[in-house]
Amino acid sequence: MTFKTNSDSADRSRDKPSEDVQNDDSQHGNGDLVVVANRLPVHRSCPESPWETSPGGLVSALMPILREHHGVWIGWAGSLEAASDPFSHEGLFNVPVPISPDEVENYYEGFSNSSLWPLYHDACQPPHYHRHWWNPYVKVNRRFAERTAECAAPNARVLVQDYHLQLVPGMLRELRPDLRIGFFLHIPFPPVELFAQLPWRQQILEGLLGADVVGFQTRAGAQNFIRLVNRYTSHRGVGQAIMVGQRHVQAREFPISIDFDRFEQLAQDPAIIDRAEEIRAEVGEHRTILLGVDRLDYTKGIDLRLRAVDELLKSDRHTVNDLALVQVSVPSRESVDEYVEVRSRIEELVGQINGAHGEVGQMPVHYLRRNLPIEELVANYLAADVMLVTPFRDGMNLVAKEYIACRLHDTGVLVLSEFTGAARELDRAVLVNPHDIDGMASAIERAITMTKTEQARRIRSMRQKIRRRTVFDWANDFLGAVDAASSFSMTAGGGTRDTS
Ligand code: GDG
Repeated sequence: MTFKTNSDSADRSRDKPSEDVQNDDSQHGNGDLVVVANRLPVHRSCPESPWETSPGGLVSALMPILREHHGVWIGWAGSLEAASDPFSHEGLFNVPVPISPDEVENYYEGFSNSSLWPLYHDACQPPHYHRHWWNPYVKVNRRFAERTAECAAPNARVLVQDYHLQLVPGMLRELRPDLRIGFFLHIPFPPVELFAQLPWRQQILEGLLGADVVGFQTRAGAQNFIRLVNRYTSHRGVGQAIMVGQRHVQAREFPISIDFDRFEQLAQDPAIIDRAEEIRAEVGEHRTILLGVDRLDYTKGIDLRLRAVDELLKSDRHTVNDLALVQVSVPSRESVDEYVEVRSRIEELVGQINGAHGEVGQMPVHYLRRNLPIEELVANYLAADVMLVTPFRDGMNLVAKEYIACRLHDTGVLVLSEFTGAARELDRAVLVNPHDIDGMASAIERAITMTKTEQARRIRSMRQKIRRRTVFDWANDFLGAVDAASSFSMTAGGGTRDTS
């Protein structure tokens, strides 16, 4: 048995009366707390289908807070013919921002995903810069800012998410100086030498400085930002604070995490435990199962990970009889050229490795290019002896944390790239340089041969850390910092807000 996909539940809920109703609060801008993100937290397969809440830690962390504060989520509905009127779904007001096909090509695929994404990930693919991408980026950011300015209540708190919307804080502050604005970057913020390449570096920095708090996954990201502000703007940053006119902007790290309890509960679900046993039996009880789970993205290092496994199979220590890699690759950004290329590179490698080392009925690499239902994903986490998380660069990496949260019996080993944000917290993982194929092969070997006592010591320590700081703590810390920073600015004389 495998777990069913989300479309099954969409079919079932089509029979129910629609929950989507126009809501006056969202239309008249009574939002006391507003989240602004490229995507809304809901999706539907076609305009006739009902909306469904999208899975993911960010959505589940922000939803309860948004509901409590009668909040509003502003974002793109994700398809060209999608809704444009505000609607309510499961107690949350959604305000769609329309994006045209040309803008999807230039703002989203172009500037966001072919300039910023590779540049911010250490330029592990050469970033492309085009003026005809920049103008749509400005235009779409302005549309998000204007929509937010219309919807936000007086003195509301606005949380802007990620690299697609870095100009929104600055634009929004001009439109609505009363707002308290936080910006959080989910991906790394690059060092000075790399960011300096960007022809629009100053505009991006000024855009971010419109926020009261600029949040990063790591301290290094925040430090890079402050160095860049000092180098390329007239503002001065000391420690975590930057003076922008009369305002104090705080730039610091807020490492994101997961809904620990949810993964712990899923890992205790008898149906999921049965499925994990089934996976183990299908792969072969006597074989060590290595697991990779990533969006199919060139930053995730899937190709060199495969080559490291190939090296192990070429050695006289391992054969297809004792080792298997399950690689789950979730399709992503398939209209961007570099993503098409990395997919063919990976699929060619899978073919080569299976061709060279496989036997009839027994393949070393089990390659699944699809999005698994969460239950199936967790069953894979439970079945895997060794989790391979080897990105060239990653803001945090939630897969690493989810694997650890699911290992209730303190068994298993995490092999983790030192270039992930997660490596700061998960320092008891076997840390690797993802560019070093031999080093990765040795690390996997070390993971395979690690004693149960050593595994337990490491997993226990990492589970404790993740349990202590979940995604709910992240959301509270970030919101708390926005409140604190904005009141600090007001007492310092920069207040333009109506505090009555
Ligand atoms: C960005 C940053 C940062 C994956 N496969 C399936 C599936 N997933 C879920 C995982 C996890 C999420 O997708 C992936 O999150 P990551 O953090 O690993 O990576 P990105 O997508 O690149 O996320 C990253 C993150 O934002 C948060 O700030 O950590 O650095 O790049 O939650 O579970 N979920 C299901 N089926 C799959 O097949 N259901």
